[in-house]
This record gives sequence, structure tokens and C-alpha cells, in this order.
Amino acid sequence: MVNETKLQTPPGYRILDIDGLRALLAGLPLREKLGGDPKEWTIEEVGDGNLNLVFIVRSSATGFAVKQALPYVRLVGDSWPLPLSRAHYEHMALSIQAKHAAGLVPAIHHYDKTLALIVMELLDPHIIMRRGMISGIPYPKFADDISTFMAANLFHTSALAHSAHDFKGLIADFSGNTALCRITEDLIFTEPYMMAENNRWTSPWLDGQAASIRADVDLKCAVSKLKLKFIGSPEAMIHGDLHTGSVMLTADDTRVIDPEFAFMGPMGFDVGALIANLLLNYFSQIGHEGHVGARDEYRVWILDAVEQVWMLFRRKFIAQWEAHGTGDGYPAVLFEDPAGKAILARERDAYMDRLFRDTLGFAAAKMIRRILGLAHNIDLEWITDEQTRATAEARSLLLARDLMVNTESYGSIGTVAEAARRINALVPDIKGP
Ligand code: SR1
Ligand code: MG
Repeated sequence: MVNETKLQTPPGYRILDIDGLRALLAGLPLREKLGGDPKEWTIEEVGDGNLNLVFIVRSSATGFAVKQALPYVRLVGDSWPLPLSRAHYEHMALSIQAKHAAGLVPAIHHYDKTLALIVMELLDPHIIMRRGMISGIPYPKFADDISTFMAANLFHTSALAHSAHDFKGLIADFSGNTALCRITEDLIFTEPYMMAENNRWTSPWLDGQAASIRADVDLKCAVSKLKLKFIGSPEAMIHGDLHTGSVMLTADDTRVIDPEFAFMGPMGFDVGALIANLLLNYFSQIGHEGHVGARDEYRVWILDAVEQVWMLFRRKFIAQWEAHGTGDGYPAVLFEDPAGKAILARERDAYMDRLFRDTLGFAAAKMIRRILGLAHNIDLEWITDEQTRATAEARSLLLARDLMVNTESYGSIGTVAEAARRINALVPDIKGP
């Protein structure tokens, strides 16, 4: 039972149930699209995320997905209030993403600020990518689509594309999303490295590794540098939670959903989140294959996707910069002669090299939090045999620790894939706690 008195909600806000949503939709112009008698629409609440309600509404004519923010963290309950304004930031981010990466986000049909509710295109027959990967489904268009999404959005919301004035306007627009940023700051960059109430891990198997991470000064310095970068580097509008649970897709269509964590932050956080979740799924395959080696071909696909995502992203980001680098960062006027053009090309490469290092650090942080922190992911959680799960998690932690502390030793994305392959092959199965 929700304790509404503790929660800050504006007048007019109410948590919708199925009948409440039916009545709401019946009073909107959208009713025409759904058609027929509202009593005949089927409505189900299907949200399995950590924060919100998600309803699927279907009529004989069409369907919609409806997302409503709750005034608290769904995963934990009403003891953890969370502002409804996240629906505003999600709506704003979706609108910006639709402009820069048309066709790669769901269309918005209606937004109700008071109810913190967004009615969106129903993505059908798309499934959440994480679930597809657990079933061993390859997605041939994924790397191309997601790299387009990231390159377009990150470049076009940066000061490489914008005037300083407009760029600062974007910073102002997203500056209020602090509660969602706070979740990231605490759950990703702090709590996994200390004893915290929210933490959990596959105990007792990982007790030793969790303790050594809490005692690892080099790692704690490295994650603190990343945290500072997350807090204080407004490079572009980032999605803020770009894991494989925020991607819905089929073999030939990819959509990025759920940008409620969006704010002006470091680009590498998005790219790293994606790569982290591919790598976690890679290590989790030991728990999803029918017999040893059954998913070997799929493992090759995953690591190839890791490499492709970075390489295509890098190429496309540079291409955007070459074609649209009219922002106040790196003023074109300073690099117009042939020597200047060559220098600018070198600068772009250096920029991408720095972004690659950020990506690896953030990827590592995202991997560690899913194993030692509050919110885990089903790639690992659905492995019912605890020793097998702990083996996958221990391997993930080993790679993550090295990526974060020895970032400089990874000269290319190929070396990251190679390290994952090596750890997966050589680090023995966990035998005892
Ligand atoms: C308390 S929220 C936990 C996580 O759920 C979201 O999907 C984000 O990843 C957040 O860190
Ligand atoms: Mg989400």
C-alpha cells in the first residue's frame, strides 16, 4: 500500500490503474485512433523496470504504450521518493532524440505533465534487447543503428555543433534532473565500493572479491575520477541509462527507449553503458547455454558487436563533426587553411581517443554496479545456479577492474574484446565460496 502522505505530488496527479487509464484515454483525441468502445480495449500493466508503471493498450485498430512516473522508486517502494519531473526530462530528451536520430526512438502521441505520463508508439513485435540476448538472438542491424543514434545525438547536442549560447540553454534545460543523476552518483560511483545497505551480491561466492574491491585504493581513485567527470562534464545531452534494457528491437528495427536519466553529461557514459551491458551478457552466456559451448557462435557475435559499436560510433561521430562542426567549440575559422585542416583532423582523433578512455572507465563502473550494487540485471540474475552465476560475475568483475584501473593499456576496442575472450576462457569456474 502506497503511503501517499510522504510523497510530493502536484494537485491532479494520481497513480493510474487500468480503469483510470481507460477513462483518461477515452477523453483524449487519441480515442479516435483506438476506435470502438473503450470497454473493449485491453489494458495491461507490464512494467518490469525499477521506476515506473508501463501499460500496453490495444484496440482492434491499434495500440499504444503508456508510461507513468511513480512518485517513488518502484524497485524499493514509497520509502524512496523520486520526483515526477523525470517524465518531463524524458519527454524533452525523446523529442530531441527524434530530431537527431529519426526512426530510432518511439513516436510520442501524448504527454500529460500533471500525471507525469507519456503515451508512445507501441513497439510490436519488438522485444527488450537484454531478453533477446539471453535467448541467444543475434541482431544484425544493432551496431549500425545504435552507433547512428549515439553519434547523432551526442554530436548534435554538444558545443561542437551548437553556439555557446544554445549549448548553455541545453545545460539549463536539463539542469534540474538532479535526483536521477543522484541515483547514478550513489548507485554506480559510490556504493559498490563501500559497505552500503543497498548492496547485494552472490554471497558467499563473491564475498572475497567484493571485499577486495572495497579495499582497492587504485580502483576507488579511478571510480572517483569518473564520478567527478559524470558530475562536472556537460559535454552533450546523454541518455543517461543506455543499457540493453533501454533498447527494444527486431532483426531489422532498433529503438532506444526510457531516457528519463537524460542530462548534459559526459558522452562516454552512454557509450560505456552500452558496451558494459554487452560484455555482461557475454560473460552471462555460461548460464544460458544448453550445454558447454552451445553459445560459442553467439559469443563471437557479442564481441563483434562490442567492436562494431565503438568503431562505427567513432567513424560516424567524426563524420558528423566534419560535416556539421559549426559550433563554438573548435571554431572552423581557425582551421581553414590546409595545415589547419590537417591539425583539426588530428585533434578529432585525439578527442575520440580521450572519449574511448572515458568509455572504458564508465563501462567498467556500469559492470561493477550490476554485480555488487542495488540494481542487478536479468542477464546474470536469471542464472539460477549460484555457482555458475558467481563465475560469470567474477569474470565480469575481473575485466571491469582492469578496464578501470589500467585503461591506458587498452589501445583499441579489439584489445577489450580480446581481454574478455581471455578471461572467459582462462579464469576457472568458481568451485567454492
Ligand atoms: C533505483 S533505480 C536503479 C537503476 O534503475 C535504472 O534503470 C537505472 O539504471 C538505475 O541506476
Ligand atoms: Mg529505464
